[in-house]
Amino acid sequence: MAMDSAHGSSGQHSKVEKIKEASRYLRGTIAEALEDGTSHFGEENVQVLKFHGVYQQDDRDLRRQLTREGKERHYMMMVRARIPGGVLTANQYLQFDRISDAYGSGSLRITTRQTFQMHGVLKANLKATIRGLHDALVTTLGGCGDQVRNIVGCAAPHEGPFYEAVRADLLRLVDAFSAKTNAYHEIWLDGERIALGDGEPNEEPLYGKTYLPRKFKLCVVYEGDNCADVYSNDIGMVAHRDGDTVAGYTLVVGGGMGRTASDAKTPPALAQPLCFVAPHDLVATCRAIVEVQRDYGNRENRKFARMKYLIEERGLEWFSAQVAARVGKPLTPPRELVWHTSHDHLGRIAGGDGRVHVGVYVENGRIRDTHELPLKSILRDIVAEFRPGVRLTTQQNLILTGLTPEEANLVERRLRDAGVPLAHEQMPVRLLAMACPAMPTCGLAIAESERVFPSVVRELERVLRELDLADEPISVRMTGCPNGCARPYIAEIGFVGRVLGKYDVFLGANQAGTRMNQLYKSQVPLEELVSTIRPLLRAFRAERQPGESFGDYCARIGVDALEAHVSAWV
Ligand code: SRM
Ligand code: SF4
Repeated sequence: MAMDSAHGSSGQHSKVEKIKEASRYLRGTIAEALEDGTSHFGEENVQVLKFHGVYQQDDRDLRRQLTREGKERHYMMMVRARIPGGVLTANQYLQFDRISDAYGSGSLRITTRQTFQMHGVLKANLKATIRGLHDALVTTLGGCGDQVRNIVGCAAPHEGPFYEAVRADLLRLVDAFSAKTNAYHEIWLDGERIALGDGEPNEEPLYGKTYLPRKFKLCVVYEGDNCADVYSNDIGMVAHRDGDTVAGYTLVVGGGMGRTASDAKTPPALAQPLCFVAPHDLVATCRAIVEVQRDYGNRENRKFARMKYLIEERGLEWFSAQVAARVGKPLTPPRELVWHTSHDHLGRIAGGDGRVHVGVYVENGRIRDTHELPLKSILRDIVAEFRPGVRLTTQQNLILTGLTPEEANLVERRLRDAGVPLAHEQMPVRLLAMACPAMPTCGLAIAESERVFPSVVRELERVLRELDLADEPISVRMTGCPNGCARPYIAEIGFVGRVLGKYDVFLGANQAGTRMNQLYKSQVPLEELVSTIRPLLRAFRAERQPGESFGDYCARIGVDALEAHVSAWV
């Protein structure tokens, strides 16, 4: 349904809407294109492929040279799996390891939504890649596209009936929101083709032919622990405990980090509390929310198609009434949310039955072998020998689960011997740091991120040590454009690429992830990022109140007033 909107509506459905509608439930002509011997897909299939977890990219490092030589771009695909809650078996982990070597660029990338991406897959190897993952019972359907994406949550391997019940609820959500089309099986797994004509079967009872207006993100956390940034999602669910059982969930709605630097009407937003639901009403209420967005979300201008714009435009009251009407009863007010931690679950974690889990810090989520650090090989050997469960976290790290204390000792020794420092040996600022991939794979990057971020973090560590602030858990995140893939607007320090080599600096978010930061300085050159922060850190050290975090300090002084305030500390 089209809506008249202050958000640039034209009355015409967007091009992508038309592509989805014509795609016959995500078939497009992908199967034919896989056989056509070319290196890349055409525009319509590119859009449909996203629903299958596949992004067409090209190596941006080579682009200019290839153009100069009159050659076509070096096309390659990024394949993103869907791993609910980030939970993998040892076998599944090892399959990712093998497939990324066989068909990808060799590296595995843990994303900020606790799944794996593989970059550099050639079109000719796409089918083998997806089939290989399927052999290990991993799907890529729903990795991307205008549907409910990978449902994420706290990765901590807590045990007991409460946690098991929350996990079961998460899996029920996955079931309810997974696309039902047979296209995935037909295209990648050579399933039987269903003849589609005028009387096409409705294969998507929830989504319909045009799916959702835009990507849609769900996240489940436990009350008190916001490690997964629940407020950055379209629907965030906070599980409340009642002894060993789940009392219910507080639902927050309308979060999203995407921003267009040139358009003030596209700010990032934190999700707002909507209601409290009993566990048995969780799926139905989430479904009602998804339906409201499906029916009223903007399908004309993709820039304003996320649910946050619908809520902004119509108001939370209107939105609640729509949801209540669909669930058939009034919504119960949300519970008050209190957060005690938002840090990732790294280092040793005690489990049941004398077992232990080991959370391993992975710089920017990138698992690969380099001359200095053969991380991929070490993790492969560890997983193959000890067969732990593997959990990917929303802060781009991983947890090896279910080890005996002796195995955990060996695992830690292996990691250390290979040059992988253990979590407690790293400075907190590094453990909290995140950067998005950006160059050379991301087609939307306007500045570097993951490739330059390690040196920024090391410089920051030097300054923190020098200022006697080495133990400060300051969160710092970088992205190569304003889209916000590493959630930089809820970091105490956010560096957001604006032009090649220059970044907007954002300050003043809190550690609980409930307050966004604000723009402090625009277009700061990469080499000056840390020197821009240094005087602020000096002032913070001198003026902080007991227990005050860096983000809270910046907010207390006022981000607008900070520059004048700290001029004496340069
Ligand atoms: Fe993202 C687009 C990478 C999490 C907001 N994101 C992209 C693309 C696919 C670029 C593209 O459209 O061509 C990037 C691929 C880069 C590459 O080469 O791998 C990309 N996003 C990532 C990942 C890999 C970043 C990371 O460091 O891990 C994350 C993959 C998550 C996953 O497993 O599904 C990733 N992206 C996020 C998040 C964080 C989150 O969800 O918690 C956000 C902000 C939250 C949100 O959705 O609002 C995010 N990505 C975007 C946007 C802006 C959306 C918007 O509402 O405006 C885009 C651009 C778009 O959709 O048009 C985008
Ligand atoms: Fe690409 Fe921008 Fe996302 Fe970084 S934030 S991965 S540059 S879209």
